[in-house]
Amino acid sequence: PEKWCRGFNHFISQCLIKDFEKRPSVTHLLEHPFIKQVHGKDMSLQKQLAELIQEQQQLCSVAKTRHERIHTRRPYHVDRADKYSLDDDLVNLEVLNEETIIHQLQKRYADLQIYTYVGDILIALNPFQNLSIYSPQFSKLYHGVKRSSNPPHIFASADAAYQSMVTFSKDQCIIISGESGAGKTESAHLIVQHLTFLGKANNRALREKILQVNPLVEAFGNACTAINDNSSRFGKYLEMMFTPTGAVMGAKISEYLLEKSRVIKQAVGEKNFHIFYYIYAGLYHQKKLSEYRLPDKKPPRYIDNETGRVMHDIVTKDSYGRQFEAIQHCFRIIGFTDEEVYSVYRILTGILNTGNIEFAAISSQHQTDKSEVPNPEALDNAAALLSIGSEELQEALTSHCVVTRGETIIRTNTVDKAADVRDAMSKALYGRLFSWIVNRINTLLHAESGMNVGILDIFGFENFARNSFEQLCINIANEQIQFYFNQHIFALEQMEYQSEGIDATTVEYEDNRPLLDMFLQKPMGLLSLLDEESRFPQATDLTLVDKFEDNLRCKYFWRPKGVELSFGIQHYAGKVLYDASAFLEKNRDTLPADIVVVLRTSENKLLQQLFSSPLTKTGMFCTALLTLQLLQLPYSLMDLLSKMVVGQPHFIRCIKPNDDREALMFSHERVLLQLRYTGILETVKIRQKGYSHRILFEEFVKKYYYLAFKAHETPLGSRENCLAILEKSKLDNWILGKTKVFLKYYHIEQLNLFLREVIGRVVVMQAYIKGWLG
Ligand code: AOV
Ligand code: MG
Repeated sequence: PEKWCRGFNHFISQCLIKDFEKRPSVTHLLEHPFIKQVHGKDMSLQKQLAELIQEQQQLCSVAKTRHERIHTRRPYHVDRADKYSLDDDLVNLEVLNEETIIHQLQKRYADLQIYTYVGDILIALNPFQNLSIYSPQFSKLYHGVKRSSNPPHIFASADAAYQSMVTFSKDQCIIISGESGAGKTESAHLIVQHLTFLGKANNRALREKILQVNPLVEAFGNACTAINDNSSRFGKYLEMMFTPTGAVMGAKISEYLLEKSRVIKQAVGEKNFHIFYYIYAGLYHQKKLSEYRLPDKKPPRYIDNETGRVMHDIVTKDSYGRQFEAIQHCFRIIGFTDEEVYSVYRILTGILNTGNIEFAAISSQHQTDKSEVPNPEALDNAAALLSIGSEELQEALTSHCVVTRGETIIRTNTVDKAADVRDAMSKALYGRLFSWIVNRINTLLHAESGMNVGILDIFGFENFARNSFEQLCINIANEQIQFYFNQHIFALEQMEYQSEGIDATTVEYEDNRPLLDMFLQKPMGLLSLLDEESRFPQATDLTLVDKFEDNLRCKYFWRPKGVELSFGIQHYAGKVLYDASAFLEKNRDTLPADIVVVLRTSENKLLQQLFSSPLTKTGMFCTALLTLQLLQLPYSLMDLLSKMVVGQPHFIRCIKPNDDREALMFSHERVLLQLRYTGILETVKIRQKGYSHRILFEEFVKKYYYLAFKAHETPLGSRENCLAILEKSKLDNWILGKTKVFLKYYHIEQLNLFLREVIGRVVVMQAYIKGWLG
């Protein structure tokens, strides 16, 4: 019977599961030679079998419906290679308005078609479930083919950037935007995955290294927030370097504005950076907590936001522990030495122990502002892990030096002040450790020069119940990216039509420039005011908000009545109410010299190095804005125009279909809001009418002369020669301006494809002739 059962089950699954469409009836099945042979004439067995089959059929029908819902309706099939349809690009919509766009996206989302084009821009809806459309087969499918050969896909966008880089020998950047939880970081991973596939170097080790970069920096820079369990708490620009022929050579990351305050405190329901849980759980399971002087009954205060919960998760689930192993693996693959990794762990656990240091007031009649460490265990532990003297650390925490008129005096710290110094130390340690890891990765993956594709993935727009300084920084950065998008898609394009004497209809769009002016103008912008107020020792968060109110007189700023420390900003993506508590302190971000002095005495070489760089730092925003400019996200229009040499940017706009992180749920209202504030309707309009590629005559002829001239010829970069090439290519709808050829995004694809064919033919001919000549 056992054997029979196995055979039966196998048979059933063969008939029923494999063959969904033509499910055989029960009587039909009973006639099957296999069944007949097994059952003979035993009626009761036959009856049992019939019942079983019926049950199986029912189960299968349920399974089929589920399966269909999740898989089969998806049009992506590697072997069937579904063709592109007009629906794939919103530019093809005949009636164009918000309703038709949203209807289209909704219909596609229900079919799990999460990607849709708007010309050369990709819209990505978060599927909130794993789709099997990212395997190597898919990478192959999307390799070097016309966009219209396959349904829209993030690989196609990565491919377009890569092909542009190789064809025009120009750096490219991919800019991913969208609110928190919309899928930017996931998209960035997929792009790296596809680019590593495309840039196939013989060097397998290098590819492996590049693939570990994102997981490693995200363990240190991402955390669980109320919106996203893996939320990026820093901005990241990852450049992948390639040789002129397109083989991957190396990578480089720039980090931007890590949310350090998370190390010491997290909002209700949120967590610290992932790495702290990974290391605590990893050490717990490896029974190594005592080696790093960590308690095993109760996790350190910095990671014990929801009391009890963390310990429960760590003890019962092993996933954090496994993540720790994964991180160790990342470090190793990328090339960190064991000594370096050990130092990193000592610093991380040193931070956790630092968080446990507590202070008490020393009560004597005269000195109420003096504090001490009543229970030295945590202090000793922290000092031991950081390889510094415990007494020196205590001194630096509970007192500070003041230099007046060439004389240095020591003043004591109150309990609150000592706790602030402790937390400032933890933040500084973590922030500098993070930067060091990033720099070290850059050194290990360094490539001499070459071309690159950069991928920008920052923290998305946030609007929580309580929004603080960090949210303001994050939202301003998003404001800048929106401005950059607008400049590229609307302003610059329309200006170029004018200067080239081309008559193109203008498209109105929502310009967030006035808002950026309010933030960034000098000396009266919000950030300048903040930096100025931070320099006054007597200033308080309240005087800061008063200052804002007095100076920022525009419709984007308001101050609600009755709540002293709050102010509101009308961002491009919606209204946000900010709570200004601790704004000044967070912006000052000072670390007392006393702490630096102690940390510099550390016997841990890495730690010493972290604090040997210059200390002066004037307000967070100076650095923040500088970095943004380095990222080619300049602010002023003139700046922007002069820095336009970055090459063609590629935009990916991530959209969050619902706030419940549910698969297949499409909230009309939420999507509409995102479509509005990202200006999708206007983008579709301008992509319908506009020309996304504008190439100088000379460049165009140099690139494509093969299509109309002989290989040995060197035609001039003239208007006539451009015309000859375009006519030979039988394309229509292009325009010739005064100095440039204006092309639609699909022309470029077509031209590149022709070019590859022609070059391919030449190569074959040459080979043939060579063979013929012997
Ligand atoms: P974000 O980067 O845009 O938010 P993520 O990329 O972290 O958002 O995406 C949030 C979650 O959505 C992920 O953890 C996945 O569970 C899911 N998700 C997103 N894209 C996909 C996809 N293509 N396939 C499957 N699941 C996906 V923030 O960093 O918070 O702004 O600061
Ligand atoms: Mg992210």
